[in-house]
Amino acid sequence: MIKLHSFPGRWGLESLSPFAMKVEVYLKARKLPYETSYGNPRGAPKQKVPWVADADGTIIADSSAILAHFEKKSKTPFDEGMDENARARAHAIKRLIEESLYFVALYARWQTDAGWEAMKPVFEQVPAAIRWIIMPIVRKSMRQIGFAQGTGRHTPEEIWELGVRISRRSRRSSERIRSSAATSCALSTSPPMECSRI
Ligand SMILES: N[C@@H](CCC(=O)N[C@@H](CS)C(=O)NCC(=O)O)C(=O)O
Repeated sequence: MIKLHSFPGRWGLESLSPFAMKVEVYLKARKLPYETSYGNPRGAPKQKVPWVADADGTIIADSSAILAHFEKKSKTPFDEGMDENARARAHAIKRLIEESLYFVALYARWQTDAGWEAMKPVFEQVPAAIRWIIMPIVRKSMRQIGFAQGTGRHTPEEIWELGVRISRRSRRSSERIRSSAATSCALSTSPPMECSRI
């Protein structure tokens, strides 16, 4: 069985990691049986989650590489029914979300007081004796990641504006891709499997 190395979920989400959540939602949508394992990403092949061990033992790290691995094994592409134009736009939106919006969320979770209050209960799984040492270390390292990437250097107002702008644009573009896919599904005499998901 596929083993997905991830972070546990919260607030009804599959995982606290959006990248791990992406992989888990994909495995569910593909109906591929899997089990999850939670651990310190320091021991991961790329020191980040997600990573998977496929049923044959193949190890793949990075959410996009994982999806590409399973897509290669599948007979029907997940984005079947989308033309090249829609695929290119979907790829650009994915990159915008993963390379930019992610860091707005990182800031919101780890740098704001409200975000930090929401994150604190996540540490309840850490043994009490070391919890109070671990918590500020993790928070500091998340701040450093945001600062190194650049988003963490902006003012809170600039970061919110960036987040709102990306969210609105990506939602509008996704709706356009979805409606053009829906049109080609409606016109198709033999709609691909993808059409059932639209
Ligand atoms: N490009 C990677 C990004 C993975 C990533 O940033 N994972 C975060 C969790 S959302 C992580 O493991 N962070 C731990 C760390 O940086 O120490 C992917 O798509 O899988």
